[in-house]
Amino acid sequence: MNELLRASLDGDKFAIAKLISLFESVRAIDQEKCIEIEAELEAERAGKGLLVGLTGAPGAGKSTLIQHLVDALLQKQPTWRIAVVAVDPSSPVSGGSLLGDRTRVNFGANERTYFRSQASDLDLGGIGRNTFRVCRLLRRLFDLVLIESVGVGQSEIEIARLADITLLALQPFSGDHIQFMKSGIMEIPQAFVITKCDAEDLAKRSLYQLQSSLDFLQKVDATSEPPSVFQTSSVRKTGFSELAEFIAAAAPLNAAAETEREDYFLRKEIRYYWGEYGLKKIGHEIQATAGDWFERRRRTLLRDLELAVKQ
Ligand SMILES: Nc1nc2c(ncn2[C@@H]2O[C@H](COP(=O)(O)OP(=O)(O)OP(=O)(O)O)[C@@H](O)[C@H]2O)c(=O)[nH]1
Ligand SMILES: [Mg+2]
Repeated sequence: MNELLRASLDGDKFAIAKLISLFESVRAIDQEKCIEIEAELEAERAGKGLLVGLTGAPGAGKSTLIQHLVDALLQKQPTWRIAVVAVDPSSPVSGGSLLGDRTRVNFGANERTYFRSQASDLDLGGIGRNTFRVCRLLRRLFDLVLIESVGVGQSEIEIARLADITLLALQPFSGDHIQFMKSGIMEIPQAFVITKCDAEDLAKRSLYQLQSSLDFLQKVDATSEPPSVFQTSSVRKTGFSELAEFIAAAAPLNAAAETEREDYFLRKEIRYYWGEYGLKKIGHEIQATAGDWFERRRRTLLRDLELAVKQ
C-alpha cells in the first residue's frame, strides 16, 4: 500500500497534511495519485465517517462551539478520531486565507483530532475549490469531519450540500434568524444551536424567539421533520453533551444521496471552469457508471472536456 496512505490511516498528522495537499493540487501527476489513493481506500474498505457542517454569522461562536463539542465527543465516543476543517474567508487583498481560526480552535497535541483550514471562495458560494474532495478524503480517515464555514448567504446552502447533516449557530438577539427566514436558510439545518446562553433569562427569550419562527415554518410546510434546537454556553460549559449525543446518533447519507452529492460537485466544478458551455459539452457524461469512483470520474470528465475544447 501507498506509504503516505498507510501512515495517514495510522493517524500520522504530517502524512495527513501531505495527503490533503495532493487533493488540493492542480498538477496532473498529483491528481493521478488521488485516483490511486481512492482505489486503495476502496480496496481496504476504509470506513466512511460522518460529515457535519456548522455555519452561522461571523462571530456567532462557531469555533468556540467546535472546541467544546469535540471535547464532549471525544469523551462520549472513546474510539472516535475527529477532523475539523475551517473554511476561512479569503482576504480580498492577499488572496490568502485568514488564519484567525487556527488561534481559536486549539487541540494541542491530542492524537485523536486533526485541524485544517481552507481558503473559501466567494465565487463558489463560500466554500473552497477542493473542500468537497478534501472532506471526502478525510471521512475515510476519521470517524467525524466537522466543517466550519462563515455564513455569507450562499455558503449556508453550499455547506448543507457538502455535509450529511448541517448545524446553524445563532447568537442570542442577533436578529440573524429573521434574516435567515427571509433567505430561506431556516429550512436547511437539521439542528439549530443558540450559542452564548450564559444568562438564563437571555437563553429563555432567544429560545422562544427561535421556536416561534420554527413553528411558523412548520405550519407552512408540515411535511418536513422539525429540526432540533440546542442551547450552549462556553462559559457555563452547558449544552455540548446533548449536542454531542445528537451527532453521535446521526447517520451518513445513503449511497444514492451520496452519488447525487458527487454529481452536484462535479457539475459545480465544470461550471466554474468552463461555464454552461462545459456542461453542455459533457454534462451528459456526469452520471456515474457502476464501479467508477469519484476521483477517476472527475479526472476523466475534465480531460474529456479539455479534448472537446481543443477540437
Ligand atoms: N459569553 C460567551 N461568549 C462566547 C461563547 N461562545 C463564544 N463566545 C465569544 O464570542 C466570540 C466569537 O466566538 P468565535 O467562536 O470565534 O465565533 P465564530 O463564529 O467562530 O467567529 P468567526 O469564525 O470569526 O465567524 C469570542 O469572543 C468568544 O469568546 C459563549 O458561549 N458565551
Ligand atoms: Mg470561527
